[in-house]
Order: sequence, then structure tokens, then C-alpha cells
Amino acid sequence: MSEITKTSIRAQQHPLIQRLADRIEAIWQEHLDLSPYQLPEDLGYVEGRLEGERLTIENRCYQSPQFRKMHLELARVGTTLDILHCVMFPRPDYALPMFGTDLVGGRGQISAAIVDLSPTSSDRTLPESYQSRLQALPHISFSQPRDLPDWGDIFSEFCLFIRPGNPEEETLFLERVAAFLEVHCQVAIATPSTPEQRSEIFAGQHYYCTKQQKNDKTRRVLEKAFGDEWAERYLTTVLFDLPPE
Ligand code: BLA
Repeated sequence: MSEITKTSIRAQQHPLIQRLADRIEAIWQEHLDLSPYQLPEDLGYVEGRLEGERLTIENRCYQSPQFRKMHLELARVGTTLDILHCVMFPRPDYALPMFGTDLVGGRGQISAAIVDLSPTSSDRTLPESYQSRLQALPHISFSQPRDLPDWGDIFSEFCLFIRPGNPEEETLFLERVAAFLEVHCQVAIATPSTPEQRSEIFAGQHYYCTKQQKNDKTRRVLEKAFGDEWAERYLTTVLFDLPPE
């Protein structure tokens, strides 16, 4: 797939998605020692059909000493649905939470904007270094908070899930994602590895992925465009795969 096509999809998406994608990559490049991460052969760029509309998925994927996989995905269904999906999977030698963000919108309006640093420890709490930094961020309130679904027990108390009500709230959300990501990168590079906690961390990541795979809204979009089997494979090998044990 050529770089030109890759850039052009981003340029067609909702402006908040473009801004967030650019910001995420800039923060990664600033703080982390990135190298490419190879996705399964045929899944870097994919096209399917959803109710007569074209579904295009574009993936960017990196790794670093602390992160097994840093995945940024942009997806577009016809001209009606724009999606940004991003997850950072720590290597299981590092006692770090999962960073995740999802923006879903279309026709000029983002309907779902979520960001979290989700715990992977067996007590389901974030390390003290994260708690103190996240608590220190200024309080912001949004006009349309959203309720988490049943499978959302993986998220931390700092999880932000809203529908942005206006351009100011879109920018506030963007800045909050950037703040979470800055905290994450700074703490991650200062965190020593703890191989003795490997199985606990692995179990925490496993739980996170299992729950995310229960998001019917994501699954339905993929099943309609690509079929049930393909959707299952994509959910378990690209979106929420597990590290080799
Ligand atoms: C919601 N995710 C959604 C919705 C759609 C998708 C269509 C419903 C939008 C709405 O309720 O307004 C679709 N998201 C996708 C697709 C992909 C995607 C197709 O990423 C990828 C190809 N989802 C994540 C991550 C988080 C997440 C990393 O991928 C959180 C860190 C959360 N998405 C999430 C949540 C909802 C959602 C909590 C709301 C689910 C609900 O209300 O039932």
C-alpha cells in the first residue's frame, strides 16, 4: 500500500480523528524508541463492504523496549462512519497499564470518545505513580458523559467516556488523551522490568482483551463488512491479541 493512499484516508476523516491520530504519533515519536511491528501479512490495509458501503481499515503499528505493540487504526465506512482505535500493549515484563482510546463518529458528529489507562495488576488498581499524576490533572466536566457497557469493568476510575457536545469539548477531550499518553510514556520509560510479575501481568492483559472482544458494536461493524469468521480473526489477532506466553 502506498504512503499516499495512507495519508489521504486520514485527510478524509472527521477533523478530531485526524488531530488525535497526528498527536498520538507525535507523542510516541517524542518519548519512545520506536521500531516497526509486523501485523499479520494481509491485515495492514483492508477493504470490505458494509451494506453497500466500502469499509476501509488502515493500520499503523510500532513496538518499543517497553511496548510489545502500539497499534493505531483508522477506519472509514463509506462517508458515514469514521473510527480511530488505539491500544498500547506493554511487554508482560513491565507492570504497566493498557492505554486505549476509541473515537467513533460520522456526519460531522463524534458519538463516542473514550480514553483510559486500564489496570493489569491482580488487584485491578493502577500503580501509585499513575494515580498521583492522573489525580493531579485539572478536573474537567463534559456536558454529555456516557455510561460504560457491562463489559467495561476493565476500565479505571480515570476512564473518560463522553459524547463531545461542541468544538471546545472536542479539544478538551483531545488534550486529555494527550495528557494520559504523556503520563504513560514518561512513567513507562522510568519503570524497571519485573519479570517475576510476568504471569500476573499476562493474566491482566488477557482479561482486558477478553472483555474488549465482547464489544458487540465493534464486532457487528466488522461482521457485516467481512463476515463472522474474518471478524473473529481480526478481533483476536489484530485488535486484541495476546502476547505469546
Ligand atoms: C463503541 N465502537 C463503538 C461503537 C462502534 C465501534 C460502531 C458505537 C458508537 C457509539 O455507541 O456511539 C466500532 N471501534 C469500532 C470499530 C473499531 C473500533 C469497528 O475500534 C475498529 C475497527 N473500543 C476500543 C478501545 C476502547 C473501546 C481501545 O477499540 C476503549 C479503550 C471502547 N467503543 C468502546 C466503548 C464503546 C465503543 C466503551 C461503547 C460501547 C457501548 O456503548 O456498548
